[in-house]
Amino acid sequence: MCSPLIKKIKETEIKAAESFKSASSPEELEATRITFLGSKGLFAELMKNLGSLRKEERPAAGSAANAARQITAEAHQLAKERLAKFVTNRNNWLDVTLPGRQLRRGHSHIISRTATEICSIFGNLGFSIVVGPEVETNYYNFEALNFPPDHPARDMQDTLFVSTDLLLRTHTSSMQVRTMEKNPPPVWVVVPGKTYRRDSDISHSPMFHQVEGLAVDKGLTFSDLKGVLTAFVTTIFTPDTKIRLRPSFFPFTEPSAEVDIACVLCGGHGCRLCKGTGWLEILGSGMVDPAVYGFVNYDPDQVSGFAFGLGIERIAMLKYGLDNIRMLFESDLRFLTQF
Ligand code: 2U9
Repeated sequence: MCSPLIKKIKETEIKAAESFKSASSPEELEATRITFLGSKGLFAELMKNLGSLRKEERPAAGSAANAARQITAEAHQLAKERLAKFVTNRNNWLDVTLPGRQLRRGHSHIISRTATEICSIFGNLGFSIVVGPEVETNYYNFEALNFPPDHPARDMQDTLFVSTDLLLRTHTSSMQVRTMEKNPPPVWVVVPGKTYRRDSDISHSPMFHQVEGLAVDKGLTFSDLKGVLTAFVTTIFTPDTKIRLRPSFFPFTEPSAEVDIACVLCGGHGCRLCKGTGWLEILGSGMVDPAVYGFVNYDPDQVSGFAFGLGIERIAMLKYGLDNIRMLFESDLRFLTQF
């Protein structure tokens, strides 16, 4: 039967061995050494207790304590050597001889690329680029663009309102009104940017991007409109792209026309993409309604103008053969890195 002190010595030895084994930094190792082997440590305490034993018990307990302290000192030495290696590695963690990791270069999103391409085509045709707020007033988004008070687009089912008078712009045309308000004619501007409508299906998203253009100058006619749009379409698609203008209606243009291009898939014979018609609608356009000039103090007897608007997603989908608008918003690198 061993004495309670010898039992305590054995337990301390085991605890010390575990602590040295698990020490994970030089700082922790030193703290462990002080706890067990320090001048006021656990072994020093045990040694002191030897004096309180009966004389015949002392030799056995003394040699047990010496042996345990010796084993603990060895455990400390082993841990010290192990951690010395760790510190060397920690201080030399940068191995300059290893081959570098290749950095993947990013690139513009396909929407940004298409927007830049569209704006640069119009830039080369003499248009300036302006941008404006995405939260607009009723006045600039609808009223000054000649939308009648009961127009369906003004309904909350179609437009995302922020308050009674503020809304998320449904087109970038509001910025053209602001531009005319601040600048006398001539004005040649295109406005790229985000627009918002309550609309969502395979080819529509509640947030989408537009470029809308406006030219107001002396003597502009429908021929100028057709010339500019033909130049745009034959540059963004292919030089032989055929266009067709169809009568349409917008509150802010009169007359108005939808512009179609011969189907990019079947060349005009009729297929699934063009629903058998041979044509694809790509943008809306028209001569600026003189009523709009009344809001910005332009004299319709002195100037005339044309305007157009297109959805960037629509152009990108046709140009790159995409059949679902969501692919443009999902950030799937397997898709995005193809462009
Ligand atoms: C002012 C006056 C007129 C801009 C125009 C369109 C026709 C048009 C749509 C095309 C697809 C928007 O993204 S879309 O749904 N746009 O059809 N936009 S004319 O007319 C203006 C602009 C500013 C002062």
